Amino acid sequence: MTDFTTASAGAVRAVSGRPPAVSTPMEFWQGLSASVVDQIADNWYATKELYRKGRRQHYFSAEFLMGRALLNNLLNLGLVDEAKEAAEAFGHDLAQILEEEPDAALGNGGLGRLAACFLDSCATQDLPAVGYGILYRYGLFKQEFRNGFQTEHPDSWMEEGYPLVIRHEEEMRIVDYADLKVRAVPYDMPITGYGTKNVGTLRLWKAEPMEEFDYDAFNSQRFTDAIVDRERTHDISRVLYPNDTTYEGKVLRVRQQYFFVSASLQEIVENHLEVHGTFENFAEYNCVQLNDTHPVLAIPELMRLLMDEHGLGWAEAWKIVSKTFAYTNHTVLAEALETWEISIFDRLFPRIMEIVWEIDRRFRMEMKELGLDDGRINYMAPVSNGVVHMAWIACYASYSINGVAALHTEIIKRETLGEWHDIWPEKFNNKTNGVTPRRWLNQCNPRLAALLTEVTGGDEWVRDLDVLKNYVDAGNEEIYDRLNEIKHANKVDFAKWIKNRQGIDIDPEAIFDVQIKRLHEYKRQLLNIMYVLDLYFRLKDDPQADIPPRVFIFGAKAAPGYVRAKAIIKLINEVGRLVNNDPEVSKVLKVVFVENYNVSPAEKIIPAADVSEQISTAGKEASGTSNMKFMMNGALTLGTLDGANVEIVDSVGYDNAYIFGAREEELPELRRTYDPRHQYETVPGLRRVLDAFTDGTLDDGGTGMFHDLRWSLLNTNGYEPADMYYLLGDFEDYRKVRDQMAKDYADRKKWAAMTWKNITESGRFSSDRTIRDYANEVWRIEPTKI
Ligand code: B1H
Repeated sequence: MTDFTTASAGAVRAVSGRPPAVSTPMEFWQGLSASVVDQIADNWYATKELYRKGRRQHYFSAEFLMGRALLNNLLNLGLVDEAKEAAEAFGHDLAQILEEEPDAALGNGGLGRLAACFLDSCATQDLPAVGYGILYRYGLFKQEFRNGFQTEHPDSWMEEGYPLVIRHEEEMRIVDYADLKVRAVPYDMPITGYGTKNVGTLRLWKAEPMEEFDYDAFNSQRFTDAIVDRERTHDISRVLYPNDTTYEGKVLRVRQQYFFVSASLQEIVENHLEVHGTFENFAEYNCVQLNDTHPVLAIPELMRLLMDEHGLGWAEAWKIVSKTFAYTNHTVLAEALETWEISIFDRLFPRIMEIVWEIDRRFRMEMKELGLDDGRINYMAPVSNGVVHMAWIACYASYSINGVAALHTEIIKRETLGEWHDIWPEKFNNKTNGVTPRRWLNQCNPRLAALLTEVTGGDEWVRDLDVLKNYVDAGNEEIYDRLNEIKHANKVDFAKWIKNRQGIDIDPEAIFDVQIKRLHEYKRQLLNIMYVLDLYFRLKDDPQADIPPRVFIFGAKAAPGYVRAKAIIKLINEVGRLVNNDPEVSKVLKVVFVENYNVSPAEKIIPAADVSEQISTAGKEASGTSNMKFMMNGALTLGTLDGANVEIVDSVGYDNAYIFGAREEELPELRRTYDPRHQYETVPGLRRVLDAFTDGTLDDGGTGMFHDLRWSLLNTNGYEPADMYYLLGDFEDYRKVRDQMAKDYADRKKWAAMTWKNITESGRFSSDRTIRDYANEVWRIEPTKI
């Protein structure tokens, strides 16, 4: 037995109070996780001590979609075999133990998962960076389908104990609202890297009541008030808001935002003073990346801390602030631009509002001096029309503003943030997103990982995915056969997994065609299922039609209040019922809607995918990141020229991807004369599909929701044009290209060659590359080893 196996067995005993052999898999997971912490504790402390003395980057994000941690840590630390041994020694199976781990789903989708990939890349590259966020008691809701409708259920992911966050009571901070004072207690999650001893940190704040300190309240008539406050306090870190790419102006949400940025900045400011003894060099040692506008309250809060708590004047404080923050924009959708009513700020933190007013006043003066007209100044001002504009504050105060893919950055420069780009073009830069090859290739696809290690003669690619580029031309018959075998084996695994999970049978010989992402109209899952329905009708017309077997796989959560997105979920499930229950059609086609899609299901789905659906309306998807994960795992992109798809095609060439649909630059012109009804009447297949929404073919349970979907494609509702997202405009081309793609699949060698090209060109989409670019161009931090 190695030290680790002995220690793990001990940790399991400590958790279960029983011999490991009769401990549950859950207790084993807890024991193994605790011994991971045991393994790294000394290095973790050393890393923290080292980083706090030099220049650091602080990543502020309301979301970190971490997923599971144990296997990732075991792989990073080279402890998988030991863990297996420890489990087997007591009659347990590591694979089963790993399945016990709940996902840490402290995020909605791409934005939250990006933050998690970034932490992984910072750790692996020894970069002095720390993540700051909120320890939500409830992560993203659990999704269940009841009669095909989405229902939401609480995700109490920490309820059974979660050994991977360590409470640091002694580093507690106090966050003050006008009506409430709360304690912010930090919980740290270790972020191990691959092939390094450095251990990074994700610091998540939990809100707790002051009572222990506020004996007065308890010992007086204010007892009940104190109890009420207690609950209001716990509310702050209770739940993650389940919206993706839209914001909700809820008071609790802005409380959350202030809560974690205030606690984090207090710590950063105090640490700086302790280490350096002066604020003069604050911006030389600290920078803060704002993950979208959710943490933008950090800007006035740092002003407040420097002025009110540390006595600096406005000018001095502003000079520091304007060199500290960098802002990432993640979306061009209008509904996502955060604004807050002045009255809410006044009520929660009047001092912050006062500072925002002063920022506003000075901004207006500065712009006047630059010669801007009043209309423009008023549009750009931090405060106007009774609301505070978080993105405008971010643009004004930040030294860097970036988009998340080349096309997206061009759009924000031209449109979304065009006024700011006119004034400060030098602030703008692009940082195309990336995903970590540790989780999204090495961990989730061990078969392909083994092949890459064999072909490249080592595992260097895990730390440096660009290595694969040297093997672009190494593709040969043998590799192609191996790729096909690997994909097939992954598909067999997935088929077992989904059978076990949802009781559905699928054929691993079929093409696995996958769309997994949050449900949103602009992402056009509706277009996807319309094609499936059309294909169903084509098969009904001609049962002998030469259509290769296909499995259409979906995974998506809809925001609970997003009625139309929920209608689309129901529609997909209804088409699934129609297709899967048809004795003839179901021999060729299957529809699978993976329930409760999350990080860990993604790790099963992506390695098994043949086709990656990336079909958003051009210009709407800022980047997309599943597109990159699919590429790394040898699925071919079927997509529009949107977000990072553009760069994926640039890397692999048009011969190795399937691109369709209107382009972003041609849409405005197309739209001028666009008539969805004309499409409905003339495009083959469309009429039959849309009519099936309402003619009794499909059943929406009497809700009328399918009628609304059909209506939204053919009629304007007064606010939005008919078919806002151009589904009927792109349908014909989508159908043509998708049909062709399915045909091409038959040439297995050629297909494998295309997948090899995709895999070996994917280094550009490693988050290591993204993070290197941020580190060099924005954060100006250096790798620092313990
Ligand atoms: C993205 C969000 C988002 N963009 C508001 N914006 C939220 C906005 O809770 N909220 O209020 C939550 C999330 N998320 C996504 O970011 C983009 O849609 C993707 O295209 C992009 O790949 C991802 C990461 O940059």
